[in-house]
Amino acid sequence: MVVHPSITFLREERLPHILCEGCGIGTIVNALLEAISELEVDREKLVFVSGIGCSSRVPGYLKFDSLHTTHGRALAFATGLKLANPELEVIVITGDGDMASIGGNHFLHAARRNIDILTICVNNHTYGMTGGQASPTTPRKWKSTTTPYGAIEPPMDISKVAEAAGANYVARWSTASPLQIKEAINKAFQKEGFRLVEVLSQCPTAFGRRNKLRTAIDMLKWYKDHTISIEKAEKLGEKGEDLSAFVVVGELVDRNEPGLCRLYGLTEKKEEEEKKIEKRMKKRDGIKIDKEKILRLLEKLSSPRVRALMEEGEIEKAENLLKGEDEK
Ligand SMILES: Cc1ncc(C[n+]2csc(CCOP(=O)(O)OP(=O)(O)O)c2C)c(N)n1
Ligand code: SF4
Ligand SMILES: [Mg+2]
Repeated sequence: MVVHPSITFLREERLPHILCEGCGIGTIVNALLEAISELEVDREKLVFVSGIGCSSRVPGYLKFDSLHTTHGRALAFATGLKLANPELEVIVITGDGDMASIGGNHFLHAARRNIDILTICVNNHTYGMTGGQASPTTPRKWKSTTTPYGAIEPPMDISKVAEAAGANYVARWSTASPLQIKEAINKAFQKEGFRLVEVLSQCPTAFGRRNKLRTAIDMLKWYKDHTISIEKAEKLGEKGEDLSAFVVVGELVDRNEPGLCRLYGLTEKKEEEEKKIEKRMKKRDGIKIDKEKILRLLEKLSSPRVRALMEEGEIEKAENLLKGEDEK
């Protein structure tokens, strides 16, 4: 059986997990771990941070250092972590409720500051863990436990908010596009500043079944039929077509503004250190090796007399022989 290397990132002792059958979070974890195994990340330098929710349970199943914090505060904890130790790569895993509702303020300012954090937001349009209340991303007319006749309020477009606030990178995909999720995480990981990967993710248990989308397959089909690539949306938009029934997906923002750590001079410190190490390595590589001398030494080492002396523990005598001195 061929086992994907990403499987080694799972804490098997924590299994079975709490997620429902068909939950989109599994697809996202899979894409995330594949991205990490491709990136060959230094395990010692990567920390996951999450808040509270089904999505926020993910770091607990991963063999990495992690902080499982309070509801809505994942980005606040992550900000402290990154500024205290800029060497760390910080990945936040959060939900639409965790990040856009109770944590909305932290989200806004993390994106405005362009702080060097990669955030993966599992947007399942609901508070999954607490049984399916409406969240800031519940679409109009969709039912939840708190909107039994359909949501009235307009939903928040998480990605657009991140873009407007100043995030360096924003991508949105649904769980119907796992490869694209992986690629977005891979690219986002290598950039600085605030990076958001929003994933539309099915919650058949608390959300889908209230909206005639009982199974994961029903919800994935819905995503396929109701998402449109940014390239296509731009073309159709120019023709004045009504795209209000679609969610735009793809790479929505890709900027290279300086991240918060660079603004505070923290990145330079790291880069200086790296340059020093590089210089040291070059110096080491620059040492001239006298091949002839080494060959002569090897030849002497293989002499039966030297070997015998070494075996007898007469190291000094063996050394003298190697130096070319006669045996006394
Ligand atoms: C301060 C606080 N308020 C409310 C809760 C209850 N609570 C736990 S999870 C949650 C919503 C989670 O929604 P989301 O972040 O979208 O995660 P999901 O379960 O959908 O993945 C709420 C309201 C809490 N734990 N702490
Ligand atoms: S309640 Fe929804 S989000 Fe939570 S594990 Fe079940 S399907 Fe997933
Ligand atoms: Mg949610």
